[in-house]
Amino acid sequence: MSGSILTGPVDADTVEALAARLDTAQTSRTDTPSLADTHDFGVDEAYAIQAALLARREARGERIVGVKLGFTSKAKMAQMGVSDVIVGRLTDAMRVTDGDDVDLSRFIHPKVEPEVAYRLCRDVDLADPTTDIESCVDAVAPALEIIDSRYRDFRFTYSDVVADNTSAAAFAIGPWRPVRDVSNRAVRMVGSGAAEVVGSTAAVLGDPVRALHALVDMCRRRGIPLRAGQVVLAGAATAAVPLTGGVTCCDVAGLGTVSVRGVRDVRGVR
Ligand code: OOG
Ligand code: MG
Repeated sequence: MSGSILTGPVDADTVEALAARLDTAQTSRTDTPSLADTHDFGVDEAYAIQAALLARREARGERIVGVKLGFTSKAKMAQMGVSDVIVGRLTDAMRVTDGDDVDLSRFIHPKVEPEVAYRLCRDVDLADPTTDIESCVDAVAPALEIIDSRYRDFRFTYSDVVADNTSAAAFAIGPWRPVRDVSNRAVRMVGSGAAEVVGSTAAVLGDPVRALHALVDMCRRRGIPLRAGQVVLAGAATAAVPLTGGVTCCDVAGLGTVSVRGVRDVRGVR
């Protein structure tokens, strides 16, 4: 990418070029400066870049298996200096089985955060203004999200992070349970390093179920389909911490636990 400052609208070629830049940053594990340093683009263009980025991943054979919300908690908004929710896409390549190893060399500078996940049991009719998203959900589970901004030092604008598929990198989901009220549950994440993070699901918009309602709104506006079988990450309950080697475990009171084990390389140096 050239570093020229564009002041006009970001055209279709530029959308593709910026998506390619973020894609290469991810596949080569090399960070990139904020797109906003050199390009003047808004949230609509940012979602177009995100869509182009996902199209590249799908062209390589990845499948969309869910969606994620970001910045649904004050802790995350404050940590990253932004003030509105964002939505990104999850693919099968990002899925880590509960308890499995995750190769840290896949990432640039991964962080981990405790979340709650919901499972969609039917397609959500976004054209119907009376759609009841809660009736489209049949299960809930504790989750860990691994985020890995493609931007240098995790420094980005709101539009940048939307374009970068909301820093999505990997996720693990614990045992599904029939959907229930998960408001105000204690959340505890114990990291492989010194980190222990405690919080409450109430940090997620007061109750993670509100994230589902926010999601419907966002998906309607952004033309992002919600399909049966997909998972929804409701957003972090606490600020994120660096993901290191060893086991990181998240416990959501009354829901259960989920863990991943960071390993240094695929040959299993632990
Ligand atoms: C963006 C992702 C935010 C959440 O749960 O709030 C997010 C970032 O912090 O890099 O996933
Ligand atoms: Mg998250």
